[in-house]
Amino acid sequence: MDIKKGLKEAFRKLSAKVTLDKESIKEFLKEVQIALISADVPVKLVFELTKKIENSVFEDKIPPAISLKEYVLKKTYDELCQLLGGEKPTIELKKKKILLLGLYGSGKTTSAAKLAYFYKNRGLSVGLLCADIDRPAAYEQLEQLAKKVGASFYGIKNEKNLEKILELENQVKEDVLIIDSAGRNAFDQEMAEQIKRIEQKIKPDEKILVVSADIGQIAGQQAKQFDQVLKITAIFITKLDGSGKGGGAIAACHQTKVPIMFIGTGEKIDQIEAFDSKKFVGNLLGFPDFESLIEKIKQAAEKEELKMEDFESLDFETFYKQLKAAKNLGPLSNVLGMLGLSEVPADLVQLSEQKLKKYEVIINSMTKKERKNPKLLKESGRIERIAKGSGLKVEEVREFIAQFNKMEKLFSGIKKNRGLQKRLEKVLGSKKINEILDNFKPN
Ligand SMILES: Nc1nc2c(ncn2[C@@H]2O[C@H](COP(=O)(O)OP(=O)(O)OP(=O)(O)O)[C@@H](O)[C@H]2O)c(=O)[nH]1
Ligand SMILES: [Mg+2]
Repeated sequence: MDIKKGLKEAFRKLSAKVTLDKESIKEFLKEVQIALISADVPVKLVFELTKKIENSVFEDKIPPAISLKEYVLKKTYDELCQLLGGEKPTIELKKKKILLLGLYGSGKTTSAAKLAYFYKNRGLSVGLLCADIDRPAAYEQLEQLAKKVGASFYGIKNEKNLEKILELENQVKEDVLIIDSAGRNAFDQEMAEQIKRIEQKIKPDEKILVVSADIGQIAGQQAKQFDQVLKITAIFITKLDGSGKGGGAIAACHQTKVPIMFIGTGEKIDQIEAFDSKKFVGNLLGFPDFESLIEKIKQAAEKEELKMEDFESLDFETFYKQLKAAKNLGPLSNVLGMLGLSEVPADLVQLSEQKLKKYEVIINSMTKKERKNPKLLKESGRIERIAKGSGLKVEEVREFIAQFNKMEKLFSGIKKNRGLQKRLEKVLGSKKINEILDNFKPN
């Protein structure tokens, strides 16, 4: 399963839930686990992540201003950001020398051009230096890319003496110098020595390891090896566009504590991004940031046309309206679900079409006054009259009234619970709720 699809679906399912219980949270976390493991995130990290979420959801006090659902989603979002990169590293826009390192085909040369593009766009002049003495066409490749991106190019064609090439550094006048180095099949002694030689000669300000996302969690081991030899300063993860293992590569690299600074999202030179875990996670989940997720949940509720007026008073007419809406997983159940109200009676939310029709008939058999004032039904003879008028049994009318009373109890529950009111205010985006609930007169 693809990580994006898996996580998005898990978040979507949880957002749509009317009420949350332990089971549904566990089910959600299991889906998160599957999505992450399928993206090659190390299993140990996945279990640590879900354990942390579980502990805080089941054991911590949930702040009163937030619903359980919001809390679970927020906690998961935060932990995913922590797992997949953490804090966004700062990229300094100043004069500097950057050495790129990495194994064969990881994307060093392409990424050198992308970095040139990145810094040029931020007002710095850039030089590209070819220090790859092994790959026959390395010189031409970088030369062409330099031309394309509008950077100066430095190199000596067919020169095998690395020191001689590195002498070119003295001629560089640009603000940012990016040095492309030779790759290897695997990390070995020879490679370690070569990159050390470059490091000593150039003394780069930044040493960026280029790793490809398609190797998944192995990227972490590579980062560790390179870091042990010459303390890398940042990681550039390439090919995130085509790999289902990007999450694994990011999580494993983040473990090494070397910041992931850039990502490559395509073959073209403008397909570079400064890495931001929040943006990455938001993109996986299909919204730019957490606030917009909450906004989305709110909008979904609003779309179902929940109005503040619907809370103003509960009579048989508004009750029917709510039931109808609740049937389509509409406003009331949505809102109550968002508030983490687990006691929404399931039989209210899952009314059958048939029952709803029956209720409609009952309401139609009431007088206008009765519809607006449920208390009137306590007067003898009225229920019987309604039953007769609607062609239903007295018990059926009584059942309808019982449902109404359940809803009314829920409303007065809200009236008494200040924390809940606050949450409701937040969801509905109004301060008027107190006023409105005060107007609601229980039966
Ligand atoms: N889809 C995609 N392809 C990429 C990305 N970055 C690099 N590539 C491709 O990966 C291949 C290898 O890229 P190079 O830049 O030549 O890799 P290298 O590390 O310099 O390779 P050697 O010099 O042989 O070690 C090329 O076909 C690039 O177009 C990326 O972010 N996304
Ligand atoms: Mg190369």
